[in-house]
Amino acid sequence: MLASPASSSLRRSPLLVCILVVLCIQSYYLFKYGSPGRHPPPRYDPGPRIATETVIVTRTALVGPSGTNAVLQKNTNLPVRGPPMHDIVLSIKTGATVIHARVPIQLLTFVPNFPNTLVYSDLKSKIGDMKVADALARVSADEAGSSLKYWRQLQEVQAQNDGLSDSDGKMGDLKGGWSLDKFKNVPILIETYQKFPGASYYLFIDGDTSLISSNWFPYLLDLSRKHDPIHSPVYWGSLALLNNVPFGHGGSGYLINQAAIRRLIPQDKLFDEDFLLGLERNYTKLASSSCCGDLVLGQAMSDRAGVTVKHKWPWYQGETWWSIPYHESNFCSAIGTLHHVLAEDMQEIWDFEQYMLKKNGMDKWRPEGWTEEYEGGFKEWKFSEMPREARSQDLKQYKNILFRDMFDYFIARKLPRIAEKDSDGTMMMSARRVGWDNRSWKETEWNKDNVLKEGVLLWQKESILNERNCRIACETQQKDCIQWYYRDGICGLSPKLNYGRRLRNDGTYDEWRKLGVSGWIPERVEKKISDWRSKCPGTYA
Ligand SMILES: *[C@@H]1O[C@H](CO)[C@@H](O)[C@H](O)[C@H]1NC(C)=O
Ligand SMILES: CC(=O)N[C@H]1CO[C@H](CO)[C@@H](O)[C@@H]1O
Repeated sequence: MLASPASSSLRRSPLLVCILVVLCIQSYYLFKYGSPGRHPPPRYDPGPRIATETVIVTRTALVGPSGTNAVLQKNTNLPVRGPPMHDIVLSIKTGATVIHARVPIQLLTFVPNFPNTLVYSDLKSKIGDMKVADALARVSADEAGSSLKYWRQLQEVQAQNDGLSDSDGKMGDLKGGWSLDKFKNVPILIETYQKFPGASYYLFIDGDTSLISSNWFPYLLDLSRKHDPIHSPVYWGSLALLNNVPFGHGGSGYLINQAAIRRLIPQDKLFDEDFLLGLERNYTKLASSSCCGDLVLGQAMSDRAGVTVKHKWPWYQGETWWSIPYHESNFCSAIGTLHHVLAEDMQEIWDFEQYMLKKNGMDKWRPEGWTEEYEGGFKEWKFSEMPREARSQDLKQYKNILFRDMFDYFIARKLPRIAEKDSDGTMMMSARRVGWDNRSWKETEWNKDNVLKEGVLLWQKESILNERNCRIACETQQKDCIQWYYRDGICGLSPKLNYGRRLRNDGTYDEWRKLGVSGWIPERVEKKISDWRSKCPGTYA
């Protein structure tokens, strides 16, 4: 008679009855609308999708100087997310010693826009709920040779510590793990394809690559109209060449479509372990005598698939906002990827993307033919089977995020603008920053060796003697020189705009000077920027 104490107290307490009835009604509704798997498809709401500032705390006294409210605001700053892209698989390659510094911020920013993402390292692990696979698990030890000793060391340390750090939180010698990297690319491609054999696209990036994720949907839509992803092979990236092998640079990311991947691994061989082992062995062998995995993959693509990489710079980009040389050749182009992105910059780039989406009014953009079913992934959008409306859509209406925007957002206001006086009191054309590297040397570098070559002019020889000469070389000898860099016998001169970065945070003025001095000629910079800007579509300034 288990029920009797309850029923007797029920009779005694009408309040308890009341509460029970309310609970019953509530759980009915919870069951009907709230239980997982029973969701009605969310309605596709073309209205605002970002939760508008829901102000929970109205008394301004509660808003502290830090800018946060005293009460935790949940869901008030949901990021703007573009249409989910199930039909492109994002495959991230990283290493066990750097994964924690890089991948979490990727997962917190752009990765959710790519619901099919895989993370590969050289050790099995997890980040949050994301499983991290060991790309080397299928590498043939006899072909890889002695490089795998680092891999075994990783496994051992992991087995003892449940992690790689020592008691100081450092990883020490394990950094040698970089030599494992070149073995990963082909195995990663094989597994990525096995996991998602039906996707139209596969995008391979590194742990220090960022994406301007919202630019990708219109990009793939356009690409799919020009190259049917099932029949016309695409292997696109930023072309690199080594020993005459062309390949897509890994950090800049490379895109391979279904047609191209099938030429490397025919559909009927997808689970043929003998075939896959043969493929892996052949390219592990090649990797052991090669520098880099992206090169090995390029070789595999040209040997076996007959597809060579197409150079699609600057969409696939090897630099980040401060290391990119801005120039006429990229200023008005859309950004696809960024590389060498510091973890803190990854956040900045995501904030930049969010800002631009709203500024451009693209925050609610969906392709034509998009329906509510696609919204939460109840139906997955296939670039290979797009609705007719999308095929004929005018994509010129879409406002991509451009290098110009990145310049305006990050650099325009920070660039030194006021020409200074030299130590002897004469006016310079340049504005300077000490302890700063604006990477002018990447364009033209005069140094002790190359000034000895035949035909080098006097001003070029003298430019390496001191900062003043280098500056004057830029100001007076080359009309299109807009920035320079000087350090101890090195003079860099550049017609492109590069912001660069501080070389060291601590130190005195004199110490910084020794590290390097960067100068820009504000008058010329302004003129050039406005020339480049005038060529951008829809330019207003
Ligand atoms: C691997 O190399 C061998 C020898 O060159 C070749 O016969 C075989 O077809 C290759 N296999 C694959 C899958 O690349
Ligand atoms: C941090 C950085 O990029 N430093 C560069 C400064 O300039 C020298 C001169 O050529 C380069 O070698 C360094 O890599």
